[in-house]
Amino acid sequence: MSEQPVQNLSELFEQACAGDRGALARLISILERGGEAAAQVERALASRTARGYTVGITGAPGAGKSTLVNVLLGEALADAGRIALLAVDPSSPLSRGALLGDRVRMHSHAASSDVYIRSMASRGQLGGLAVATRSARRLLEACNWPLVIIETVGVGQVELDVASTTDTVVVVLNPGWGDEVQANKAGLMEVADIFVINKADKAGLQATRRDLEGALAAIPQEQRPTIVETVATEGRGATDLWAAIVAHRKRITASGELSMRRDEQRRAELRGVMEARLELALDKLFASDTVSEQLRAIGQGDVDIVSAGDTLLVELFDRQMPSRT
Ligand SMILES: Nc1nc2c(ncn2[C@@H]2O[C@H](COP(=O)(O)OP(=O)(O)OP(=O)(O)O)[C@@H](O)[C@H]2O)c(=O)[nH]1
Ligand SMILES: [Mg+2]
Repeated sequence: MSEQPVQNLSELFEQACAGDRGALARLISILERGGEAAAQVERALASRTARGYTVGITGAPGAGKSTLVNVLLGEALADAGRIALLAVDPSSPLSRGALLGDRVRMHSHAASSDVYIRSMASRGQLGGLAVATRSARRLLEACNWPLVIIETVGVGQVELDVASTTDTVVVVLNPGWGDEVQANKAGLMEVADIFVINKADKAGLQATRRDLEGALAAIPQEQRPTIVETVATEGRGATDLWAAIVAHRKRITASGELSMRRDEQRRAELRGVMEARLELALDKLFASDTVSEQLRAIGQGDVDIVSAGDTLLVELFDRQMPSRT
């Protein structure tokens, strides 16, 4: 590829890990842009990775995730020491960056040197949660941020991505559930380690709790997600939520489930990286004459579409896959 390598990468790392937010922000931007520079950062990260712990907070738009994270930071800081927050909106094109920026500024902890907050727009990459988010998490852990919280708007597939990226998954619901949530109930049951019913000051709390308990009844007691009620705007329930996160972490660490999850995370991440590269290679191939020729042949009835696909796949792997060197 034609991009320039990152100059003084190790210096940038040293600065980022020594607490220089500008350097950290630059590295994350490099990861967001992808390509050769991001690959260079990844190579440097490989030997540095020291694992921290990652908590995912997901839920429908407006469920109160950001408000909740804000009060959670207040609870968790004393235990964790330092907390990094990645606010990801998988549905947002870059143009919503300004909005995300506003959300970040809304955090009352944004000025603390023990808190790092970064919003990331995923640019519609494959698999909702951007490849870059996973890389950013690795970078933060390598720079000794012991707790990374990833806030993401959860719709459909995104929950599964959150599960394959984080160690404890918190799903935020509201009294009354939404139709959107109801439709995706099975998916939520599968990934949630902790359910939060936020906006517990609103009508319908008890019905939602009963509904949720009913849906969870089939799960063996010791694995059943905890349900926490919160009123994020008043800070109510934040202590309980942090306690539930700590308890979940303890349980999966002791049982060995955590290391299994991390194996799964690596597997999902590797696949994500490969899918992203394949997608790029396909884009390149589809912009080429080779595809136009095959399309013409299909149109004229000279070749069937499946055989044309096979021919193009051979072409893709033999010649089109971008080599990094
Ligand atoms: N009544 C009530 N309102 C709340 C509560 N928590 C959050 N809100 C309000 O709900 C609205 C959305 O809150 P956010 O924290 O921005 O929700 P979010 O899930 O981060 O939203 P997106 O990031 O846009 O998906 C805001 O107006 C909050 O003040 C709560 O416990 N009770
Ligand atoms: Mg939010």
